[in-house]
Amino acid sequence: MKLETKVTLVYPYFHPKNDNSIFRFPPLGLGYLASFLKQNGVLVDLVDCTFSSRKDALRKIVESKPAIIGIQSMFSMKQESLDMARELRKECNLLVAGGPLPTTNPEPFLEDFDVVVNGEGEQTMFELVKAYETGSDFSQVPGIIYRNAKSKEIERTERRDMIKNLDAIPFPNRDMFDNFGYKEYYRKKSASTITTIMTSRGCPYTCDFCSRPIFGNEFRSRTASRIVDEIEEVISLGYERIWFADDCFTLIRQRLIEICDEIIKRKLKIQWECLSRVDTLDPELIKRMKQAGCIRIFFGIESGDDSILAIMGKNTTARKAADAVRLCNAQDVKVGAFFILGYPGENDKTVLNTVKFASSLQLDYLSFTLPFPIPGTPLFEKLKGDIVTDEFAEPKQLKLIKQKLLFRSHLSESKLKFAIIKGMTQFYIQKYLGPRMRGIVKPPIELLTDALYRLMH
Ligand code: B12
Ligand code: SF4
Repeated sequence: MKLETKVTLVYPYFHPKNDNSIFRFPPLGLGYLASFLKQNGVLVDLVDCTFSSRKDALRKIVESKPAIIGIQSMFSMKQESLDMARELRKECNLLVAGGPLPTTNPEPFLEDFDVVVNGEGEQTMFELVKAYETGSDFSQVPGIIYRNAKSKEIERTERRDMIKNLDAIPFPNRDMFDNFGYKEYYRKKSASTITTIMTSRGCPYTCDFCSRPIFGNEFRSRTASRIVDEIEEVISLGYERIWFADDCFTLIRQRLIEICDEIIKRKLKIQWECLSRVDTLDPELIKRMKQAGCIRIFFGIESGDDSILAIMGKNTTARKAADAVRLCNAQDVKVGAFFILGYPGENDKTVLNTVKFASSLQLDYLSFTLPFPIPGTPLFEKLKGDIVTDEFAEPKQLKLIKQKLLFRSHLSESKLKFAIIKGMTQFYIQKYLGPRMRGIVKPPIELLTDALYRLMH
């Protein structure tokens, strides 16, 4: 069935001029929506603003002459997506918001958008387009929140079930991404051109700070052969490395082995990296991952202090984290780690413990961020009364000044930023100096900055 309605999907993220992120990825979610809509006969355009100017992006959107504009949003893109909607109001008949933030917190979006799509968007967006085209009532489309045109009341339709068979949805439409832009970006920053693939949806863990409004707690996977078919497609587009964007790529051992074996069987020349948990790996598994092209594993270690890990509901320990890093070091697989500093419940001792612990590990990449109370998370509920702003700027590794403490805390923002600079300095010493020089340089710097940190207010 062919539909007449033209849909333009927009990713309103403009990368900063001084961008030095090693994570600059296309909007996979919109790629999925585009391919699903196309498969069902809908005319679609996708405008990824990452490498555009605002003016050019708006021009492209207007020139695509859409009847419906769908805009993605998340925690860090709230203002940009609302501003875009205001500017595009007269350029289309229906404005739709989707993505993690509108799903958790739809109300602010319904001032400027007509409809918010709640959760997984493929089937819902298609049914919405059909309802629009046939003039049917939106109340028949599960999974949306919208303002009733007559009563002006906000209405919520019944929840939509998650997609059971992920193999049934087409691969994201990668021809619609700015592949040239992403490859150029990585050619300047890295040894390889990198893009993302998602092989599963959902995560069964319940970390206190983590927002999982879209894919929830139930883990669903695609089959190994479909995943590796998509890897082949990515290789044919000229990418040399894959960043698996799954919440936890290593969650199910047998699944991971099947994926690795399929890559090995097809003799694919591809490097890859993934997100993992420290309690999911063993030497045999890491060996197999490496044979299949894995070059780096990222862990959300979060803290070096077990009492804070318990508050975070991380269900791991610092000891397990150190063991997992050592296992990877032993097989020559690089390790990246993310830490949070200044979590509610922290004191000087736990912050310094984390910094010391993080910079004692043999890491290839390390980041420290301040806690973000994202709506819908237990952390947000805990801090609700103390949140001072939801204005969030994406942190840029070394441009630490960009990070903001979004809530009132007994640990001041400047103190925590000092801890981050201290931690990054110790990390670079650990990473780049040999054991002898490190032994000479690191202890005095650590002692001095520990003392300075304690003196700060
Ligand atoms: C890869 C990734 C990144 C990448 C790049 C993101 C990108 N270009 O897409 C990097 C590493 C840069 C990144 C950074 C950040 N990220 Co991030 N990221 C992810 C991750 C792991 C995968 C994203 C992805 O590809 N998903 C796959 C697609 C298929 O899912 P999707 O995008 O959600 O799309 C579906 C639906 O949302 C919906 N949909 C999406 N858009 C639209 C639009 C319309 C119109 C409709 C109808 C539907 C719809 O339909 C899609 C298909 O079902 C997610 C976790 C996750 N499980 O998704 C976190 C996640 C999105 N990130 C998150 C956060 C907090 C951040 C940071 C703020 C973290 C930080 N410390 O700085 C930054 C902000 C960066 C920015 N761009 O502003 C949160 C967002 C929470 C929230 N409620 O907003 C998530 C959910 C992680 C988490 N569990 O907390 N991230
Ligand atoms: S932080 Fe990682 S392990 Fe914890 S709930 Fe979120 S995705 Fe799952």
